[in-house]
Amino acid sequence: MKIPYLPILSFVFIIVLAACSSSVTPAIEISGAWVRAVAGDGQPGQGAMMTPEGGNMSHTELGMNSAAYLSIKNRGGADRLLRVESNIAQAVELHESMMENDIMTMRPVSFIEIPAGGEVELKPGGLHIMLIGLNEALEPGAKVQLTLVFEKAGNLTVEAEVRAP
Ligand SMILES: [Cu+2]
Repeated sequence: MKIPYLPILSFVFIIVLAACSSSVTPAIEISGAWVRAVAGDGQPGQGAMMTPEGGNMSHTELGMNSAAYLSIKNRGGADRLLRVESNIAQAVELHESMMENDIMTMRPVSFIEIPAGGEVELKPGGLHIMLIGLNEALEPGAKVQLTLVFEKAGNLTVEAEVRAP
């Protein structure tokens, strides 16, 4: 009786390939995620009025707002952050802060470009994740889950710590 070596070998080869592709270092790496603290009385956390993101300077009709910040490192090809999902707020938007006639303003952006091999930092006074209409107060030390949706890398969920800036 002949032993079918070849089919067995190719089968093993396919399994090895599958194992390799699933252990590849992810192209996108998120670090330093944090969310601006907001007290339960609707007042922004200490220091939040320094930039408009945590204050109530817009979207007041929707109640308490906050903002999330993080760094996105990209080891792969160009990608785009399309949106962010979180159950902490009624709506999550990608925003950009800028100076306009000496006043800090912000506007929604439809996506954030993540260049190939580059790094994008979301920080106070720049790009940020706007949390509109918080479902609960954000006490310092608490953790918030954010799911970042990328055009190519797909969904990445990170845990962000609530901080009083
Ligand atoms: Cu904003």
